[in-house]
Amino acid sequence: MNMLIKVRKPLDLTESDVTDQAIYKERRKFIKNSASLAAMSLAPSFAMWPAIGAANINFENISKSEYSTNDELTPFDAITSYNNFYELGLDKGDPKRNAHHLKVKPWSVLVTGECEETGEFDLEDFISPAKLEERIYRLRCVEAWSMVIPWVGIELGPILKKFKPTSKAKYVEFKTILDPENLPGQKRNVLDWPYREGLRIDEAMHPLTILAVGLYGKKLPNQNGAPLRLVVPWKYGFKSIKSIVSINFLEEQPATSWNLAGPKEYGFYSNVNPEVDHPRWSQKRERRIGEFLKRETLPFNGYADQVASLYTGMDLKQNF
Ligand SMILES: Nc1nc2c(c(=O)[nH]1)N[C@H]1C(S)=C(S)[C@@H](COP(=O)(O)O)O[C@H]1N2
Ligand SMILES: [Mo]
Repeated sequence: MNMLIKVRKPLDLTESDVTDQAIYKERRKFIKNSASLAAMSLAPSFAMWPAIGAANINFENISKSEYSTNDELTPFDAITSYNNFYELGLDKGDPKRNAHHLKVKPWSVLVTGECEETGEFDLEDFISPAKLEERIYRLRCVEAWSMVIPWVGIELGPILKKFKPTSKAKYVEFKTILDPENLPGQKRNVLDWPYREGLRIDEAMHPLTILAVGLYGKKLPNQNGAPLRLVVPWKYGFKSIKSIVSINFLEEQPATSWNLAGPKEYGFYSNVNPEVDHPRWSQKRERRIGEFLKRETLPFNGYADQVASLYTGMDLKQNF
């Protein structure tokens, strides 16, 4: 599946083969402009979670998964040094450089909203007794680059069920840690902090949706969203929210950070879709990190067989 033979023909290079750098600069320029008016407002100077015990997750006996792709893995160094994690800075190299500013111990997850078992859970309790799996997934950023990442994680669905969502739980909202004292990016209002994301409950329950706690067989590096991040492989990368501290079951569709920043550019669904261009660039092709020429972007990032049925009857140009 999706095995493309690499053909390197540098002489055939077109302008669009080499413009993806320009794209992420554009994305940043946009947020700078739209955020500048709000830039004077004060961010709260406290962290919103109390300290609970330290997490210790067992990384031995990680099982393989049928859901993994055979695509060639992106090297560890690229996955951990070319990042989007605006809390740790806007440039691709900033999250690694600033990784130590993210304090991951202790860590807990607050579960609220339309479920019977609300509460605050230490990370280890939150994911136990689940067994870790390796999931090799493609990650396709809205900026038109992609990677293949061997995540270590667990399916989100069985975890959510432990909290006994009520019949009113139609959506799940996730929030990233809010810690402007320590996180350099949160000292500036480039996004409305904390970073937040959401899924429809059936998307959250889909077996492809995981919570990752590691990659390449080891604990998640901070720059990749330690200690716990979402991975939704058929959606643009920004849906895969990092460093999660809260999960909220909701009846109504939650507001999401990128949708708030640019509602015409970043939809709630944000399924990877080569037929729906970003208003300022094409989504038809992508640059796989490490490769020179662009490759075709696949509907639902190549996971259409598994997930297209979630959207039966929906107009995906309208619900982008
Ligand atoms: N909290 C938070 N989560 C985030 C982001 C962010 O800036 N902050 N960036 C998103 C974007 S745009 C992408 S492409 C992926 C990148 O994940 P990676 O750095 O592990 O490849 O994380 C997503 N999750
Ligand atoms: Mo992204």
